[in-house]
Amino acid sequence: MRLDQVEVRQIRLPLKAPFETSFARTTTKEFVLVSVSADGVTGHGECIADADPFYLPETNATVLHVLRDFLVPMTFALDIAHPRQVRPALARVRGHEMAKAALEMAVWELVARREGVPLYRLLGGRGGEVEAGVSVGLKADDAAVVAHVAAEVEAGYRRIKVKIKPGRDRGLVAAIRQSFPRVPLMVDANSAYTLATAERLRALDGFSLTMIEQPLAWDDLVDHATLQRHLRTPICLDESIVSPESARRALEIKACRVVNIKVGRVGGFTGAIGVHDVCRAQGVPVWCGGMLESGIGRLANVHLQTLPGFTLPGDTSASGRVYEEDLVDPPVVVSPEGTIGVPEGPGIGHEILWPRVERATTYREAWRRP
Ligand code: OSB
Ligand code: MG
Repeated sequence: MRLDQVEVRQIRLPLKAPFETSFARTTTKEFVLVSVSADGVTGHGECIADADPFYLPETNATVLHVLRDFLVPMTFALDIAHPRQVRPALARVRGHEMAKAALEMAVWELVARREGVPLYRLLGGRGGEVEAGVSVGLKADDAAVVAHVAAEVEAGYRRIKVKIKPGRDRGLVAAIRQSFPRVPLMVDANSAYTLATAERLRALDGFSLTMIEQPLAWDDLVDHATLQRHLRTPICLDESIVSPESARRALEIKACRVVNIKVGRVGGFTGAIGVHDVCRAQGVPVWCGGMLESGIGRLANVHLQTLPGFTLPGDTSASGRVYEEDLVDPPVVVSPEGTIGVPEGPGIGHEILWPRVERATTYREAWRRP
């Protein structure tokens, strides 16, 4: 199979409410949607890059540049028998995992549609349902976070994650534990601490957290290994894991005991399966992260987390928590029991609402195979 056309769109979707982390406060989601076509069938991949480089170095602008000038021409040159061939074909480009992932995910989705099977089947997963967890952002004060946590527990989520930063950590967790002594709870620092300030995190050891996510620098493994030796709570890495190789290194030096997999952070589904396999072989649990995706990326995450190593609830929540109007029909919903049904239709399995995509598109560009 040769690709005939690749189209990119920049999409702008207002969030229902601002989402605040230790590194940014987001009010609008701006992302690149990649669509690839072959023989009249089209597949789609949602990019996780943001307008700014505050989570990881890529931005929507670098994604468009690297796709246009490198990744798309390299992919047009391929005769694709299976989507797993795309990752090695793009390996000459160093980094730019988010750009690679959006293109590679679109190829997987295209092939699933061509074969008339749900994405999970092609990925090696299973049908049924997945367990939903939720990520709660920083708010004006601890009481506001506790109120949000209460609403999410009430909605049935199987695990709650809250964002922390220095000064908004111990008191916040204590307040949540006072109301919810037993709810599966974890925290995410998004690299807001250093070894020097990590003493504050030892104060969290008494709260039975399931894990502390990415406390130290986005590109670090060694300091995380040092910190893990002094913490009882498992460390989970997010930003620092960008490939199966970095996962192997992290486990080798015991930098973490859990791994968050985001397809867009590890260069695509093949990279995600690789990280999953490295962790599974060592008995290290993984879960699927999120980047406030629209339904398109959200459903891709649902399919991925049907692989057997995803033994913990992830950050895939209902689209209606984040967006007034999703780009897919039906939207992603969470049952009162805290589960999401895995779609059985071809590809991501829900219909894309093109008039809505059209209205949210701020820029588009397309290339045809030369
Ligand atoms: O670190 O997991 C993160 C959102 C944006 C950037 C980074 C992260 C997040 C989330 C949100 O935690 C997860 C979601 O609801 O999609
Ligand atoms: Mg995170």
